[in-house]
Amino acid sequence: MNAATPLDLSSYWMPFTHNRYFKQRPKLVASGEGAYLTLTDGRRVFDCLSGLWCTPLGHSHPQIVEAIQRQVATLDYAPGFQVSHPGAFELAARIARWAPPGLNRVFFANSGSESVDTALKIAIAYHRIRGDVKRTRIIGRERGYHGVGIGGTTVGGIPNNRAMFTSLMMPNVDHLPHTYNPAEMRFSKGQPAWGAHLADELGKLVEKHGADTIAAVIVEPMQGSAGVIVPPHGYLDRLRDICTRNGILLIFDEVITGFGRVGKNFGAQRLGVTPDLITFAKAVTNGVIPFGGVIARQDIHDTFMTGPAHAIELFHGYTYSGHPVACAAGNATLTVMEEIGAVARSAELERVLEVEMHSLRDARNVADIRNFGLAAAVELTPRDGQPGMRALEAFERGLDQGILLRFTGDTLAVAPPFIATPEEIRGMVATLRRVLHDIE
Ligand code: PXG
Repeated sequence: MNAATPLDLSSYWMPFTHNRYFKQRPKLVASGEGAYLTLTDGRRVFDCLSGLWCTPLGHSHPQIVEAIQRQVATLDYAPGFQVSHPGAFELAARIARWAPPGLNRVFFANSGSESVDTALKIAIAYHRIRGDVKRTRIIGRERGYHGVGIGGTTVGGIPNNRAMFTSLMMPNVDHLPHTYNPAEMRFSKGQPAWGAHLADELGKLVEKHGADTIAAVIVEPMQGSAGVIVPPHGYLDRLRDICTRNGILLIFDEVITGFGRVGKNFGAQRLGVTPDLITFAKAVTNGVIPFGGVIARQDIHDTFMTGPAHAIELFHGYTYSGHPVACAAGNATLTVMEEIGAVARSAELERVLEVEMHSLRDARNVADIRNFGLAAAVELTPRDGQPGMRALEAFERGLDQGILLRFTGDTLAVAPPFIATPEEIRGMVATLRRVLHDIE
């Protein structure tokens, strides 16, 4: 782009964006390095949400860049059906080592949404192969976000994401209540004490429909998109217990919580609750190449491995499942994470983020602050008659003052890169404080 030929913004229909507002006030990123992005207008901003939760090692990491360049020059693509390449097996074995014990079979997709659809299909097919053909019901949760496929939209629980598409929704899906109750948990640090009993709603659904009709429950260990809604102490343990007693598979959607965001490899390890299937995406390649997948308990995988050895066991997969360049990005990302102790670093920074974010409690218009892992949200009281406006203004002012915030509704979310320093996190929150001070 140069001044003589202004960029035509009309053709690109942007995802999850106020297109008309954006095109009046475009924000275009020109480059990224480490924890910072530089906009085409020259503003340099701290990347408060690590991209969209996906770049914990920061931008343009030299080891990842080098690995991708080498891979694309050696093998840019290999068919993924009936043929493969070494990098895919290396990455799957590595992910299995990162995962909780027992979950060691890994299917590859290219995004969180595809990973969720894959997990739902595996769950349904697993029961069917075992002769449990009535188990067709799937339980999601209010405020859950599981991507935008038809499967993920159906099990998801964010009303706006579903409203236009009700006729497309899958049958046989129910939702658990969400766990957010400001009266009981406002300004909780980490996991709220209140709310474990909400898991008993699953027991009620089991009674209502019969245990032998429910295939799986899918939840995010921590709800990310809905604004960092943190699981109450004991809640996920209870869900696990009810699933185990009733033969229901428990799926953790760890697209956000996986690979260190919550201070352990996965939310499962942080929370001490082991699901049967884990979906992942985002941070596994440091966001550099789209990627994702499902980690399955070995016996779930083995259930499929029957029939003649030359027959396909699971009729599912993508042209780009196990793409060589994505696998190179994944292998390099995990190497760097292991070398720099990225997960331990995330856990250390969590303590800084918690103290800093909760220091905003008395800032203007703050209704709640929540945090878990290296993630936090500030919920603002909506301005009368203009819901969402305060957060939008905070976003705009933040860009002027050097921070790129993420907002939905009146909630601001931050999830800084693991490579950030404690000083940078303090600086981010200090800027946020100034931003909030300026908003009516
Ligand atoms: N599951 C979870 C738990 C997610 O958070 C997806 C699935 C879908 O992933 P893909 O790769 O298909 O987008 C997600 C994605 C935000 C934000 O600001 C969150 C997501 C995506 C974009 C923005 O919170 N989560």
